[in-house]
Amino acid sequence: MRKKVSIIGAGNVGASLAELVAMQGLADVVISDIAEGVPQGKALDMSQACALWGSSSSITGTNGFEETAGSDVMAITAGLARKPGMSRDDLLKANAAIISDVTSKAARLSPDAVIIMVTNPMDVMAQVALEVSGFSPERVIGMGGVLDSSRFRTFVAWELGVSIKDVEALVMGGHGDSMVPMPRFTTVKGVSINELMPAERVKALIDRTKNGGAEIVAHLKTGSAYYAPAASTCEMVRSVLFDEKRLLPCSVMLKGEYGIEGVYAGVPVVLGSGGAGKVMELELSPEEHTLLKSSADAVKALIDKIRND
Ligand code: NAI
Ligand code: 2OP
Repeated sequence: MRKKVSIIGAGNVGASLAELVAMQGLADVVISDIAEGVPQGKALDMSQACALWGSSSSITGTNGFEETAGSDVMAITAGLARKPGMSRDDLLKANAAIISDVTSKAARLSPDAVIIMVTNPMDVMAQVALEVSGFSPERVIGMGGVLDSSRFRTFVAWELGVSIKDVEALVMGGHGDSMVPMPRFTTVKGVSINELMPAERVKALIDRTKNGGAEIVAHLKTGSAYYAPAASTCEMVRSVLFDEKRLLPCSVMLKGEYGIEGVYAGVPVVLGSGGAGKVMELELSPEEHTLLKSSADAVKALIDKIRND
């Protein structure tokens, strides 16, 4: 049977993700958005591109949810994007209401799907989706760490003048200002970047990674990044659809791993058809652990803000 990926939110990230999934023929795609005509127009355009891509994917655009029924994966990108001067956290309340609404409608129709949350503040929205969907935590995962790690990889490759193919990077924690790039686990052909560049350059690359989203917003002025976010989400979609069991940094509900409990935060996790599998528990230094813990605390503070208002 053909796989089905539904994308809720047909804006920049959602439409780019639809394009990547369809172009590679990974699955049939449904894009749903509140904006009348937008998902329909984009779906029709992409359907015509399938002839040129050599793809057999079908692409459907809708303003509703019925067409999403029976999805294997639902990527949620609906909501408001950051504007210049706006933090991800400013989006909190507006997006929580949107995510609550769209997730409850979509989850009812695809009870066996894996949800990949993209909308910001992502870790918080994943927790909202978990609560309204009634899904098991393994099947509600957030995308942030793959993107942040790809940004870190890019800056390391540029700094050292090596191919990005030879750079691995790890960014843990929440996808926000408190994210935790991990230089000890960021390597070129297995050698930590701490061995390959002076400490002040490592720090500069960490800072640039943490500021990676805002740097793009400052250029674009009217929206935020979407090419790398869509590619990052697609990597997760692929791992779920084909049970690849990739070890990817994803936001998951922690149940005591790293001494953190009851909150979403980014950790390396095995991603397969059932969603998030085993969390890899790295041996962190006390300093790394403190940073991770305070990043999870920052996510928890936002959850509390939603609950208490
Ligand atoms: P965008 O503004 O291009 O698209 C958002 C889409 O959501 C729009 O088409 C809008 O009509 C739709 N929408 C709004 N309310 C809706 C509703 N109730 N039902 C269905 N659709 C609705 O924004 P973009 O650039 O695609 O970003 C989407 C979200 O993803 C933002 O919250 C952004 O901050 C977040 N993001 C997260 C990243 C991550 O690493 N987790 C990376 C990049 C973006
Ligand atoms: C990013 O990191 C806006 O979260 C988005 O680009």
